[in-house]
Amino acid sequence: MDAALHEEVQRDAFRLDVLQGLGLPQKSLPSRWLYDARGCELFERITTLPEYYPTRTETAILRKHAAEIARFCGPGSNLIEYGAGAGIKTQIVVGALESPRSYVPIDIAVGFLELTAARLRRQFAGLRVIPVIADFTADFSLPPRVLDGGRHVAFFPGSTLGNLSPQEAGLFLQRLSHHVGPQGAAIIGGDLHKDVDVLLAAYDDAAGITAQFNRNILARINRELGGQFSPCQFRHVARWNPLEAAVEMHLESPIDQVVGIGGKGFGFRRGETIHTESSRKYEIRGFSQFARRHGWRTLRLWTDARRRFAVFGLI
Ligand code: AVJ
Repeated sequence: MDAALHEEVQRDAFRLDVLQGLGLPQKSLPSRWLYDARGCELFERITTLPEYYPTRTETAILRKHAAEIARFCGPGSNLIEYGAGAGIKTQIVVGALESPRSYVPIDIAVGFLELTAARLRRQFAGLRVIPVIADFTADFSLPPRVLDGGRHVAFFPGSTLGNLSPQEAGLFLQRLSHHVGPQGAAIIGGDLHKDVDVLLAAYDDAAGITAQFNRNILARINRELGGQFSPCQFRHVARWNPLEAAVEMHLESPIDQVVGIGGKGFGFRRGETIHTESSRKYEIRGFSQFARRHGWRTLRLWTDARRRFAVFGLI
């Protein structure tokens, strides 16, 4: 699919999700729509905030255990990354691998994907970089040339698995297992249970960047779907949901209001929210059991001294 067509298909999917999600009793939008160019930029800023410990903690874990992680992957392996990140984690892992065969970043944001591919080619001269445009939350196959020769290792850092519903996460793990084949492996980051105050602060920072990130989805509806939201008429809320073991982000309407989107009106009562993202937090055993039910065995575990975050080596 070419890039222009891809954008168009994405916009139609976005419109469908918005019209459907805002019609639900608990208004809700799939979190993947938070990540347009502006959203990615804001998320990058979140990762540097003092309250947002996950990125910093996971990066330190990868750095500290890079040699072991490389041994876990084995020589001549192919690293398949689901979601092309800003690069530092990738750089640590690829840089530690023994004669890697290829790096395959998969992302839905075409521009971001090309930038990532170009940077990796620059950083690792001679590395085969094969970008794949795909929505990794949906079913898709890898192009055959990705799969010729060597061991395949799926890399899914950031606890992004925790943004998927349990059902989606289960299907995702099964898909990974198909992608990498019977000799394959996976390296997956998972954010762990901890003090609720620490968790909530990470999703409601003092500088208000997470609030901007959350409200950007309303600005995106305005930009791409002709919506009439006043983003400042919605309050950013981070909540701990103990039943789901997840931090949820919501956008709360402080007033009764009606917002038009492409000729349709959506009513908000005062205090009503749009649920925009869930970030599930894991227990090490719970994660391993979940992975096991979806085709994986935990072979290795790397974590920080405070056990804030875990990186799982699965086969
Ligand atoms: C995309 C999973 C890395 O859930 O922690 C950060 C996204 N949302 N602050 C997370 C996010 C609000 C983040 N990950």
